[in-house]
Amino acid sequence: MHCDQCQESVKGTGCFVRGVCGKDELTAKLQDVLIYAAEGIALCSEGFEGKIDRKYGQFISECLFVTVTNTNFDDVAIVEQINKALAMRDEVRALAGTTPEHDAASWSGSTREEFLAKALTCGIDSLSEDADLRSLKSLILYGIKGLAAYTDHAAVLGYTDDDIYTFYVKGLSALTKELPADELLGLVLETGATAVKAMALLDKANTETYGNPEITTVKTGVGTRPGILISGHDLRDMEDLLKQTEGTGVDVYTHCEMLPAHYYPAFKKYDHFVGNYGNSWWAQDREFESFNGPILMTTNCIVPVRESYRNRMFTTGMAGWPGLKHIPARPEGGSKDFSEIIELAKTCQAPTEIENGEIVGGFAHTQVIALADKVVDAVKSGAIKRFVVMAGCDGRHASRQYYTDVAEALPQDTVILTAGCAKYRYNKLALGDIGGIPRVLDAGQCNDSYSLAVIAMKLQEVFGLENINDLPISYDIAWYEQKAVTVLLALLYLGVKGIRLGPTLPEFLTPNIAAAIVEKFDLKPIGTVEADVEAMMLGN
Ligand code: FS2
Ligand code: SF4
Repeated sequence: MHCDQCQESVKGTGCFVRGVCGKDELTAKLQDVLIYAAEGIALCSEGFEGKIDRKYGQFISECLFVTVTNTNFDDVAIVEQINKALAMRDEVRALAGTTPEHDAASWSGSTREEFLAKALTCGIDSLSEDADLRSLKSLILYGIKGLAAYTDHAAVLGYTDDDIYTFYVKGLSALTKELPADELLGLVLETGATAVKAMALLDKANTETYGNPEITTVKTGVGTRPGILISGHDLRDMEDLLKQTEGTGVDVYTHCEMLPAHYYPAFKKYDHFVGNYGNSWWAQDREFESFNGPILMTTNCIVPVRESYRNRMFTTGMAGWPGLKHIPARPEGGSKDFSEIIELAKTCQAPTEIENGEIVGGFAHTQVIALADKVVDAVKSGAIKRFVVMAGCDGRHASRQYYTDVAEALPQDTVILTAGCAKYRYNKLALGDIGGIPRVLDAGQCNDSYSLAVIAMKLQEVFGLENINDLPISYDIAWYEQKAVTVLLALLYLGVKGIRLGPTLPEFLTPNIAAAIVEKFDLKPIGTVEADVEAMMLGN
């Protein structure tokens, strides 16, 4: 195996023996083959000038999502997905009536052993013999993986954008070709453009289905009834679970990236939707233990499952862990069946309390724009000197303490704009407010970083500025997995310059490619807390 797609890959080289995330060699290889099979569908779709049927586009989203860090570790499910992908590729090839010359368009296999043999020639090392070209292709692949996850969430709610699927054909086919660096660099930017489309699509899907997020206070304590803990990013699963648990005597709690579900009007009507339990993904093993009741993982991030809660943890959607019960897809027009989880919950103890406080959030673009007058006045009066976007991911490493320290060190006249699980580094600190505007404005999940871009563009319009970089906004982004790569490429595409990225720059960027991106976008690695806070306050 060779995997280098996340920030926690083994320093300098990537994971070769076993992932720091818990992914073993066989799973990593099968995921490589799944990507290769998706590339085959894309290649065969070139025969239709890239106009891929939605059915295939949606299926490619799912294949890519399965391979996003911490999503699916279940070899049986991945083998099944590869077989489906090969069948779809053959279907598309037959419809096109031609067979592209590349092996991805024609190889065959059906067993786990055949796929593992195939993996020897189709991992990331096969993208190119040239390290810089391989680096650019990796950036495209990881960006597409992240946007595929967002596109999949939107599709679950019935929202699609054919341009995104068309880009899958172009972007994934490109990975099988020898292309010059400038062409690949162009595709990196196109990945950013498509990332914006995917995040805008998901924003529309979420808000048209569940309403616009509103300022909300979420409790972090527990009640006395048994509960179900739901984690991941899938709001449709949230909806099904809330409906099915109503009146059952079972409460529902969010974990990690599901916290923002509390901000949506459609979910506020449920009295048994009690609060948020715990912190970001990497602390889940301890927190799942003390939760006492069933846990439903709707997407990433799953960490290696402990015996103590294995028999009460469930996956659904693209998520998977070997041996855990997987709740099947909903039938056309219907709902998922969570009855087994609910029945199990009734037999469990109430969660053990691990804290008892509040988190305030719900500052997606409509809510912030509704407060625009107040915000603009505060900027004009000097009450707010600067906004610092600290969106992105959280992770295990102690170096992420940097983000807590920055939040604490920022002057009282700054406001932090956040989204994603990065927020858990500072969303429970008592940072106060500025004239009633909280100093941490949480827009939602990592995909809601789109909201932060919309807010920036709105402020640019209100202040009549030519350039988005003239706003009093600094960017201090934390990344971990491929959705954060997507968010970063989206921000770069929107013209945002001077972003700080940490805790480290991606290892899959070679020194040459990193230098090119740093120069073009003024991207910079994080430094010390003191130096970065000082520089940001000076607009650097
Ligand atoms: Fe956090 Fe994990 Fe949201 Fe990422 S829960 S790092 O996959 O998607 O952000
Ligand atoms: Fe390593 Fe990250 Fe890949 Fe897991 S996802 S194998 S930790 S690089």
